[in-house]
Amino acid sequence: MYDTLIENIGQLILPAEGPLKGDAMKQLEVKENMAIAFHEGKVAWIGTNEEAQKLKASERVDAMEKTVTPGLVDPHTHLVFGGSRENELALKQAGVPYLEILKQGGGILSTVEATRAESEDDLYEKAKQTLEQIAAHGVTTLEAKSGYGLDREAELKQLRVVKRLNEESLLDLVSTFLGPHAIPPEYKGKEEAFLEEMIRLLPEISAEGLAEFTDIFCETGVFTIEQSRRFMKASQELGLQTKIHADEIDPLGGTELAVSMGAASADHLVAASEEGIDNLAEGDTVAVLLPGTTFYLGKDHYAKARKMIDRGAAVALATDFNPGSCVTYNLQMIMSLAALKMKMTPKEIWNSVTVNAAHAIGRGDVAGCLSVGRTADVVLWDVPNYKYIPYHYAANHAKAVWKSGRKVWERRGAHVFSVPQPGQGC
Ligand code: IZC
Ligand code: ZN
Repeated sequence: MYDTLIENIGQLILPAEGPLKGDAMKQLEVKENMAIAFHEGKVAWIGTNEEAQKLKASERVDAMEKTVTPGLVDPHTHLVFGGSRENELALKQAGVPYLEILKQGGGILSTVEATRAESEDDLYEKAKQTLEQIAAHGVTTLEAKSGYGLDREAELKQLRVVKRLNEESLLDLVSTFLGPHAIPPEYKGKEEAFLEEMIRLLPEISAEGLAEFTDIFCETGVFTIEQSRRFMKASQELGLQTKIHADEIDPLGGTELAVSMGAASADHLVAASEEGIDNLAEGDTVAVLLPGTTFYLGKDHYAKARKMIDRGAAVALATDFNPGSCVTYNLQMIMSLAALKMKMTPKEIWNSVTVNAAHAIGRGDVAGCLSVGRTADVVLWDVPNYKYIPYHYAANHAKAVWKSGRKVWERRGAHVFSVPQPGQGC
């Protein structure tokens, strides 16, 4: 007797075990007329719809010939923050560059001010609501960064919020310490001292299990390659794995640094050099691309996903959800941008938001794939096939989402053509 049986599946999408590099990203198993069963939070059976008819389950779900995939994995978010930055829209329209807004004390620094001012409980409540929206869009595992505290108290406050969200929600959150995200006003002109301050926090963060990864914003006017190397080395010495915001705006060489340090991921990579792309193909670092950010910053040049895959790199996609440079948690929208702006194929895109995304955050063995014995993180999409989601952009196509076999979200009907009856929600 299974707990849940999803039957009558039009297409069941089964990414291979990864990380998938280069040509391996071009393959994706798509099975038709299938069914899948869960038991005690795990995938317990996968077979044809015909075979499924003799199985017994407490709950049967008719997929109505639609598409079922693993739960999506979002490997780069700035989930926890205070305030919002809609006032910067006018500056953007006036053509003020992102780094110039930051230099003038806005951008990240305005979110830092708001985050420092909010209580831990308020930050938790706000992030909790966002998390529910994220799950509603088909994501069952995600990474969440600090980086809007920039002092001991406020950074730890953010990390504690991520820890609590992970413990109290059904989703899996992977925590990243991004202390070196910007230079706070009180350290202006004293960048080295600030970086040392952030390095001094590492033993406490590691000992208390407040983060698994660290990250640094390696960019003109923020942190240099040399500083990034030092921070990554200090992190690794304490058993923390590393990530880096690399070559987003200027080609500083963060991609090469990431591979040489064995970073789990190098993120953004819009301005990555040819050598950096070759290094990715040779190394173990996953390239996490964030086309939503390029779109939101109004730029024309996207990361060279085609070249990266064709040369042999492992590519993942993420939202970069944050209050400044990418204000969306809809990973399906990012899938469309990957197709339209980076010429990724639908198969490559699905591998990038499942198996490879999981590997970018150290969850390759528990998330991103579906096979018997694996965690039952599953999405039923209201679409006829896997190509449909990148094609029909900016909508939420999720119909039902299961995390560890438990339904965490389900689309209810609208009442546009009929008035709801008492007790009938929408
Ligand atoms: O708040 O602007 N790029 N960090 C580096 C960000 C964007 C987040 C933000
Ligand atoms: Zn980011």
